[in-house]
Amino acid sequence: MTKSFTIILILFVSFIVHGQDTTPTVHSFVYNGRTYEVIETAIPWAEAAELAVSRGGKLAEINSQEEQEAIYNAISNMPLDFSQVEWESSLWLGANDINEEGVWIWDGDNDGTGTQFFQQGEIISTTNPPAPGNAVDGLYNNWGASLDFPSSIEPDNYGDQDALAITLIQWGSGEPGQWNDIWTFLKQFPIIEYPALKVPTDIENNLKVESTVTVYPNPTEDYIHIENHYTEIQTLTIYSNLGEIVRQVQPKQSKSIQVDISNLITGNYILKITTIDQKSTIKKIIKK
Ligand SMILES: [Ca+2]
Ligand SMILES: [Ca+2]
Ligand SMILES: [Ca+2]
Repeated sequence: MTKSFTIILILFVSFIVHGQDTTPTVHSFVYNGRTYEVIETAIPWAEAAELAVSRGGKLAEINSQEEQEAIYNAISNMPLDFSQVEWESSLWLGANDINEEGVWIWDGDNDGTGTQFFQQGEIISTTNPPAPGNAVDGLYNNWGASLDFPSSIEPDNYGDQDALAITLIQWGSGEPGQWNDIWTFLKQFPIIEYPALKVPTDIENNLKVESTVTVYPNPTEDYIHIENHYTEIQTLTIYSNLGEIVRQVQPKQSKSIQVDISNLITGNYILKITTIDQKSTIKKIIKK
């Protein structure tokens, strides 16, 4: 057996998706050179797949023990608030047996087609768990199988369950991190995977503006000059180290501003420059 060494890099980034009143938190991490996200919005399985596709990805499809462990480690360390989800501490993955009962396919984009990875066992009666199922073509699976009740295993199609979730706590039929088939209409958080590294839109926008903004002198005692070479500045906000707004300026659409900060106490401040096209740049400034 050949052993392949995979470099696993996991890092967390959390940011807010800008919207109207609903601003779900997006938690992202990287495994094996690709970005994954958990979006803290509780929605049914099909909506979760639609959201994933609209963001350029699909609901996560787990194809190996390494990927399983990376995802489980990442999501179990996220500060997720599960109070709004309907099936406790469970998140959507990209598989279902909607087309044909017991035929489990990876279909994270919900286009109705995908590779079958598991054949569910025969269901003898609605009050008994099904017979053990089988992996198809040796493909990876991690269905719930409780140590306390080894005869009770997932997928059990309990009351017609057709969508795949990963559960972070122990339940009647499984251990934390194992998989469960649950009802498609339940509202859970999606886990999205992308085909490559994904720069969050907000950061991407910031990077585009970043190179065009000049702030000087820095450190400064009295005045700070901000110049944006291409786009006019709409709002300039100065935050203290504690995140409090200490100054806000709305120039009449100028590319160049001078702000008097002589009355601010000595220390580090954060400068946020928002241009008229709603892109923001963050700069650290030092008041002498
Ligand atoms: Ca598909
Ligand atoms: Ca089912
Ligand atoms: Ca189940």
